[in-house]
Amino acid sequence: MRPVRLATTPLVLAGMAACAAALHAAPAAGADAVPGPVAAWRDLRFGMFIHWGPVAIKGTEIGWSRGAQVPADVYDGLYRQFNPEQFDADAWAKAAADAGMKYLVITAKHHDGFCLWPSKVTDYHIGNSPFKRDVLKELAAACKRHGVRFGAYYSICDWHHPDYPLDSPGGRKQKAQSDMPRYVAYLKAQTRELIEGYGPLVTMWFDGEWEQPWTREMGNDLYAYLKRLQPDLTVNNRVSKGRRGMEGVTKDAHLNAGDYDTPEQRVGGFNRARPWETCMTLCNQWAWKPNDGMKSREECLRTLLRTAGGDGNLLFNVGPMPDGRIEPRQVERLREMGAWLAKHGEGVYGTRGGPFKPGRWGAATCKENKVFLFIMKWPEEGPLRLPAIPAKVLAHRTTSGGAASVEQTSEGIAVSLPAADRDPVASVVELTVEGKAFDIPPAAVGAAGASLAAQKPAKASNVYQNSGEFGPEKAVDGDPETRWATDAGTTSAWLEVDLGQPVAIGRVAIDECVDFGPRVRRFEVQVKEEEAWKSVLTGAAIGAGFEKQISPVTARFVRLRVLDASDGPTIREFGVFKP
Ligand code: FHN
Repeated sequence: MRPVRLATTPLVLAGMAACAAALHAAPAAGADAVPGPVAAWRDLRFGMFIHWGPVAIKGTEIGWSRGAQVPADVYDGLYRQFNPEQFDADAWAKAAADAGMKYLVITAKHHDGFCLWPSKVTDYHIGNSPFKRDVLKELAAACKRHGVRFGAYYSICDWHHPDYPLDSPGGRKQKAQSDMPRYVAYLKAQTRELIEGYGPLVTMWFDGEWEQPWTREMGNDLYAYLKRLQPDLTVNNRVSKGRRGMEGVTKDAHLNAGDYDTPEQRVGGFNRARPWETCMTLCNQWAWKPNDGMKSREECLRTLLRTAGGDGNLLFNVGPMPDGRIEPRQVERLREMGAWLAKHGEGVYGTRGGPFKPGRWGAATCKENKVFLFIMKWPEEGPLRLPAIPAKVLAHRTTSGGAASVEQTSEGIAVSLPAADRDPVASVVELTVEGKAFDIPPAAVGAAGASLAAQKPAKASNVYQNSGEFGPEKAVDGDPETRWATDAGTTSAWLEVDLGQPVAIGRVAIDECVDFGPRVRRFEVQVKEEEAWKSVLTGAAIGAGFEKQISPVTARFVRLRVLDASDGPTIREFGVFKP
């Protein structure tokens, strides 16, 4: 454990004392507002999602390919030939455990209505396939043996069931006859079977709630019904009608039941006020697909770290093959994740997100008096600069190899690590701080960090479709998930910020959104002096996480001027900092 070198000049100590006073004036933020079972679910952090059913025979998407790529009658007959003889529940549970996954959620019934357990209220189930065996019972038992909590996914929409009003393809057809009240009774009977037959479940993961036949009243009633059956059950927000699309956050949480939000195929935004879980595929399709693309080891692990850094869980999906095996290459990828987590999982499990918000730079988690930094992108030159915090850093250690140096001043925390010692996934530096790390006010980092431009008035030469969602203020809001964007085809544009008064500037940080590929080819940063713009920095590409020292200059107005771009430039954060 290396002591942190503190710059202890009187000015610095006074600055930190002022910060500390501010913190102590703030109400204690540590109190947890979530019920015990939800907090326990949140501590698990990393789970396996499984999408599986007779559709694996076709290699098309579960539910959605019914009545689309696969005629509905053919799709509905697949179970008659479904015989996954190589299904080995222990192999699945072990794959999850070896990946560092602490819970598992399987599609007990997806939108196609097929049940992976011998339900008493339908004959459309695994017991009537050549396989006959109760997949859920075997898997629940195997999970117990491997120390993995067991949960069930259940689709509210059921395009196969005659009483559910909508039909394939994709719920776009209305059945000639239906009986929603009778279907709701069926759904409650089945979810009861799942809890009483395979529980206690760590969670009921609902889906398919978005269609018109399902109402908020039905959802809230189902939530209460299930909690009576298993009081320590957690239930996601898709049980009711509060989910806002794939963003997954709950609108009107006081009106819509659900214990956690469910962003899908994206890492949710930093949010410690409400539990959330990103669900994401390891490959591209939820169900198995031959030769599907698969995420790299780095992408898989960084997704988990950014999710945990945002205070979320990651439910990571595999789609087993028709023979019952999880593809060996997917098992190997998961094993690689587990190997990395075996060394660095202390900063993932049982931690909370922050205090430094996730971004291109990486992510941070905290537990007791520890802050875990997962550093993924280092500045081109100089140390990684984290914003000032009111807590004293007492010590640090690098758990991913090498020896980091950490210097705390009133300006912030500078972290350095020799390039040769950096971990390609994330370099892990554990800080020991004075007091509870969770009580440190969350702060953005890098261009989204303590920039002099943060939250200042901004204007731009062009805004994508004049949409407020992509206005210039999004580049100075401190949130790396928002961005200023310009119209397609724009090859030059400027973003101007009014810093409010003349201030000394010594560093520039720009985070270009490169989700669509880097676009900026030439740019300059200018400051206004006596009504004339003067360049203080010129460059070619920007990319994600650009940072550069400049000769100190004092100015009130500063602007990023894109001189050439391959398409509409879009900037996540534009920051200027003291010398
Ligand atoms: O339509 C489903 C989809 O098939 C998959 O199950 C995902 C997983 O969260 N949920 C729905 C799409 O939002």
